[in-house]
Amino acid sequence: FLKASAVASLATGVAAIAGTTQAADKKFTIALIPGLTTDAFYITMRKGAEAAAKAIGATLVFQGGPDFNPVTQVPVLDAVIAKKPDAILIAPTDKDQLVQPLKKANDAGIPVITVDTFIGTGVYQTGKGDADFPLAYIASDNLLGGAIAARALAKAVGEKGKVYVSNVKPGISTTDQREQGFKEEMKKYPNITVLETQYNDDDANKAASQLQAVFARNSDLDGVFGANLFSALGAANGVQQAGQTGKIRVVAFDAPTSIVDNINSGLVDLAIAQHPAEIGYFGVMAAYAHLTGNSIPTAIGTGFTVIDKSNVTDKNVAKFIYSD
Ligand code: T6T
Repeated sequence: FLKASAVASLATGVAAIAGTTQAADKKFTIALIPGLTTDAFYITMRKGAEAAAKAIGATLVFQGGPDFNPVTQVPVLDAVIAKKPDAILIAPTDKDQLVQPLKKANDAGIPVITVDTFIGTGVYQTGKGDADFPLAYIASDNLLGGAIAARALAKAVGEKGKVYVSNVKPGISTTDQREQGFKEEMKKYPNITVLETQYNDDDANKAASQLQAVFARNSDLDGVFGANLFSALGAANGVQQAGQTGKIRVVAFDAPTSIVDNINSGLVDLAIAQHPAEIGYFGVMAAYAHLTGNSIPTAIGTGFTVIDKSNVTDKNVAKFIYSD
């Protein structure tokens, strides 16, 4: 005969097992809030997230704002919190402005994981500061990405001359780090002058006009680093409109479908493709691991594929071109 205490602990054990099974069987709802909905980068991230959700039988809710801006993202976040999903994956559109709005999710018991961009310093679960509460940060190494861009542009311009960074706006973790990594690396090229950064507010048309304005002030402009999809696309268009294809060299971050033609025509020297599908996939899997009682890493780094004329037709490279 078992003692009463042994029976009780057995019962607890059985209940725990039943509980685990129940958790594993539960159909979770995971929300993915992108920086904006109409960006090939986030459309591709969504695909990866959908693939993971399918694998674990979860429902993925994809909801975001029309532009890369906290003013439009925060109301979307509030609406998502009100629906009480099991977890929120989000690309915060500002390092500081999303801290308090995301704290509301955390306070409501909804686990938060940031994808692509981070809040605060991006170092989470430290027990320090007011922005360490997200469970994980899943993204490219953007400092490294900026350094890769600098080396590529330096090579393209023959390690001398004038270049500048076409960027979105200060306060976005990804594009800030790309610019930082770019400028640090450019210090190794004393004959290259990095002109003042031009901020385009994620508007490719503005980036194109800025290219022409910088060129009008600097007829000896040699190159430009487009620090994200719209910055690069716009800067490249500006180069083309100025009739400077191949003369003003372009290094692009991100790889929308149009990049293939731009590389083939020589308008863009090189594109640094991120792996957004990987970010989405591992974001959902990290949320699932947490929701089923497993611990998860506080940071997951995803890779890059550097695309240029020499490899753009290679299938293993072309698969990293973003979805439309
Ligand atoms: O470059 C990506 C993303 O990593 C960044 O945070 C914002 O811009 C993109 O979405 C491209 O438009």
